[in-house]
Amino acid sequence: MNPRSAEELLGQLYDNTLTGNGPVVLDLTNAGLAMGLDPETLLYQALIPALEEVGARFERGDFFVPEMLIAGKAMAGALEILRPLLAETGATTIGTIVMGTVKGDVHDIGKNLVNIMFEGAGFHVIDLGVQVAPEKFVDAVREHQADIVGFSAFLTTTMPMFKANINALAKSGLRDQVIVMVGGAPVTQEYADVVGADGYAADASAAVVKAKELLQRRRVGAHA
Ligand code: B1M
Repeated sequence: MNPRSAEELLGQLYDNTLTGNGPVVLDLTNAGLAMGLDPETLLYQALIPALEEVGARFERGDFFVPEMLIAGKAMAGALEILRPLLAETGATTIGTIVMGTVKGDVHDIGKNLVNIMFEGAGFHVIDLGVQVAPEKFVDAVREHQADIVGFSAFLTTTMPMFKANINALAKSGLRDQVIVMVGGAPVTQEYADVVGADGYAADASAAVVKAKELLQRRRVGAHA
């Protein structure tokens, strides 16, 4: 601890996230902000790379689920500190988004980060959490008259739920009324096209740009 420079702090934040040392990650996140580092720097230069390395070690068999879990928890704690700073926004709402991680999938750090960025951009976000069944998405889209519904999937085995969700929307007559966005670590533009999603984004910042673009296109189309 007691980093003397921003570089040293980012290195320590990376190391302690990697090893899942939650309390130290919280201290370093606060110390980084006090040092004048912006939240994006802490996220993209320490926290996210650390979780990428956790995934790589898991793949190599050097880390197991418990290590992945404590690293994820450490990252989630830091995200709670960064949330209000990333989501600083004006009062106006530009659209309503229903978001959730698909059925069978418990990963939520990436989804939560996307939600924070959506809120920061002025969207009203209804977060359905993880393991969300198709009918729950349908009910929420109907109840909140959502402009966009976002599905996150982080496992190749849960990505097919995108199609199941889209089918459920079609069956309930809502598919044409709502923009469908998909994302998550293994998802690609090609896969999004195959399942018939309207939009895909690789990360939280790109998700905001894409959501605004799709909404704008739909609103212009509706008035043409
Ligand atoms: Co798991 N896990 N995990 N895991 N886990 C991955 C995803 C994995 C890639 C690790 C690896 O092998 N390299 C791998 C999936 C492999 C695959 O399917 N191709 C994997 C596995 C295999 C598993 C289990 C099956 C392990 C097991 O039990 N044997 C199991 C599955 C449980 C289940 O869901 N049923 C499992 C469990 C877990 C934990 C619970 C221990 C924990 C999750 C904690 C939590 O989320 N609360 C965990 C973790 C932490 C990971 C890694 C290490 C980190 C994920 C993360 O938070 N990344 C992950 C490795 C990796 O991703 N490299 C891994 C940081 C986050 C900011 O990035 O999630 O990509 P990301 O989110 C991005 C984008 O995807 C995008 O924006 C986000 C922010 O920039 N995005 C969207 C996300 N949603 C979007 C929606 C959009 C648009 C963009 O529009 C709607």
